Amino acid sequence: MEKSAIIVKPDGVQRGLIGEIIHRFERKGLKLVGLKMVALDDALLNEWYAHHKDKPFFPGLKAYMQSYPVVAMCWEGSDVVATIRKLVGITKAREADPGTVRGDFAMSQQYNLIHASENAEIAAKEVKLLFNDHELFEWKKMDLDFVYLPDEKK
Ligand code: 3AN
Repeated sequence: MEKSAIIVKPDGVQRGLIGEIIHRFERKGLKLVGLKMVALDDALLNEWYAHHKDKPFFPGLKAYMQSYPVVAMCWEGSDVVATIRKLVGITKAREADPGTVRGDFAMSQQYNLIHASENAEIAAKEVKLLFNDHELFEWKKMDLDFVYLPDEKK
């Protein structure tokens, strides 16, 4: 099944929203296959935010992402990347739809609580950047037969 990389950013950690975010994803029917608290280093962030490296907000973004530990997660499911992007909401949090993580809990374009992989290709790269093989778990989640039809489990 597809995997997506998630980071609960320093503001999400500070605001006590780690559990809320995990709770939402679990209730949706997604499967958690990796979870750890981590300090993000320069090399990882330069690659992670390569698409923003020439933007004026890049130095501030990097400093913010390194200001406190973050929580990295890997979630699995059918079309999980697109599904999680919907659960997270748009970047400018104060305009994000109610019902999304950002829409319900954030107001800022930078302090928007959570990172979620943008597409399947980027997700594969981000999962590798965050997790070693032994930190990702293959396990049978017993309720998946009630989450998906057999031909939806892909
Ligand atoms: P998303 O996190 O919704 O995929 P991206 O990839 O465009 O959005 O941006 C990555 C991160 O960069 C955002 N989550 C946010 O923290 C920060 N960011 C994006 N745009 C801005 C901006 N205009 N000013 C400050 N920070 C920004």
